[in-house]
Amino acid sequence: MKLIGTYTSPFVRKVRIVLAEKKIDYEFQIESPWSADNTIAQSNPLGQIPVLILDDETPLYDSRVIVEHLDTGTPNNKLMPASGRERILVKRWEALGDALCEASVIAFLEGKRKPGEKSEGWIARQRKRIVTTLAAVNADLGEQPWCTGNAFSLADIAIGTALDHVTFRHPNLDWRSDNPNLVRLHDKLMQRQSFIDTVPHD
Ligand SMILES: N[C@@H](CCC(=O)N[C@@H](CS)C(=O)NCC(=O)O)C(=O)O
Repeated sequence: MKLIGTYTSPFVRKVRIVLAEKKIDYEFQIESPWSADNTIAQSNPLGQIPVLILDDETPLYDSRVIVEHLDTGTPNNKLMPASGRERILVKRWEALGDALCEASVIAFLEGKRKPGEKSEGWIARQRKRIVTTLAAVNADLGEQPWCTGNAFSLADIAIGTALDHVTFRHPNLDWRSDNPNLVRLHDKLMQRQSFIDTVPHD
């Protein structure tokens, strides 16, 4: 099994954490969608990462499809409930985490554009989405040990990945001061080897 991605993409990191939690071996092929000579479109027509190449050469994307495949295809360390409302609620947390990552990536990329080309309003819109969504997630989490209750799940991986991407790309966005429940969750996640080994870096 081969994963195509980078050390910076939060969507790739979510997949890497799932692979680590489930103790699945894989080859990590570093390829950036922003490098001129990348070959990602040969396996994903969208030209986006992550792409997981299965042993029979079938490419899987996007990250939600990949993690669902990994979790349903293996019996150990289940990260999603098997069915029903509980499964949907984990996927809803994942959708929030992914949307936070999208806003964080968009605001970062927009911020890199030349003065005069970048839209401060567009950046502010993404940052506002991050702040309001994190406040809602903090309230939903409450005193619970994990996002969906007592068990660690894909929901925690998705939210933890988003928190670290915001910290990595927007160090001046102080999400910690107003969100003590998220701080507690994040501190716990950062004790897991899967999170420690995948901290984003350029
Ligand atoms: N919904 C996709 C999002 C993937 C995504 O946006 N990946 C970014 C890297 S963080 C990318 O490949 N961007 C290149 C592009 O959009 O051209 C997923 O969950 O996998």
